[in-house]
Amino acid sequence: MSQNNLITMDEFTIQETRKFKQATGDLSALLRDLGLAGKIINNQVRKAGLVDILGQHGATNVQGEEQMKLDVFANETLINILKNCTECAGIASEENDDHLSYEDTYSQNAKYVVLFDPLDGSSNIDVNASIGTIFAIYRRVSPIGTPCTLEDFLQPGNKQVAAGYIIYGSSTMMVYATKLGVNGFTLEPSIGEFCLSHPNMKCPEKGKIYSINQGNSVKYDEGMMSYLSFCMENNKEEGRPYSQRYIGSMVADMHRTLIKGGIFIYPGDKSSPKGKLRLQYECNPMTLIMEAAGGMGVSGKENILDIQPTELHQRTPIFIGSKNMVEKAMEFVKAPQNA
Ligand code: P6P
Repeated sequence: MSQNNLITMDEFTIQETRKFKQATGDLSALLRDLGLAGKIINNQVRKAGLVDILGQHGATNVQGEEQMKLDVFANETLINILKNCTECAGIASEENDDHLSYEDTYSQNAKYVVLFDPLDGSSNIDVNASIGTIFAIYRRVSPIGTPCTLEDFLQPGNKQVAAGYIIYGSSTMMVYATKLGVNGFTLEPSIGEFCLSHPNMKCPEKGKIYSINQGNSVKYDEGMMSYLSFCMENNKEEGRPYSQRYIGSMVADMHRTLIKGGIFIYPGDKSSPKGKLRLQYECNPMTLIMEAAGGMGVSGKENILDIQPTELHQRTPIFIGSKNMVEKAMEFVKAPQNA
């Protein structure tokens, strides 16, 4: 594409803003700043193999996981960029025990809060697999002009104003959803801009890929086991078994699912009934994106976006992807004997 055909993410978000007379441009500015954080993190990720940035940072995060130095860098980058951007009153991060309310007046007068997983899939850093940043944007419920509160970060996913991810893969992309739909932007390094590359993204209603860590299946219940058998049989729709793909990095597995169709599953099991993935900064943003693209995301009991959070770092089982594959999985998971 010649340079003069490129539409940068900033130009695109401004064009989108103009569709709403009452829009102030604050959300566009916030998305631009998240893109800036992504570019800064991208620079470090691309150097990870060269700079002595690999290896355990030593500290452990609230999940009890050893923090890779890149995790810490990504977290601090997002916190600082959002602190200086004037559209964000505060943040909550996978890497921090509690939410953080910015203390300056500009921030306290902001109307949005942001939750993020700064570097999801970080255990894949030293094997050079794709990793990513996931974010969710909410309008605060606490009064403008005051410090934001925990309630701002415990809103259900259906209250998200926007959500997205940045994937540090064979190329660096930023994908985000608003009520207008899902759009993908690829970083053009020669100009340092995210440029529109995947307009109006739609998740194929059908798919042929199931994505799950089958190593956990010894702990699955009867419904999950019957669904796995279905995936591995010559199922009627496809006339062949589904293909199994699992990268172990949610952003990478979800990006493939969004583009190619399929289903990504991290279910609950006998030892972890709520599964592993976090509701507020992994499952909710990915479900908003998937639903805006025509897919769906459920916990096995309810739509992910309808779950009322009670804790900042709570987990939920997730079945997400092509609508007809998620519905089929629910036939097994909800009532195995009727499948
Ligand atoms: P498992 C990465 O640690 C992560 O949080 C997600 O990115 C990924 O989908 C999942 O955990 C992988 O978990 O148990 O299969 O290694």
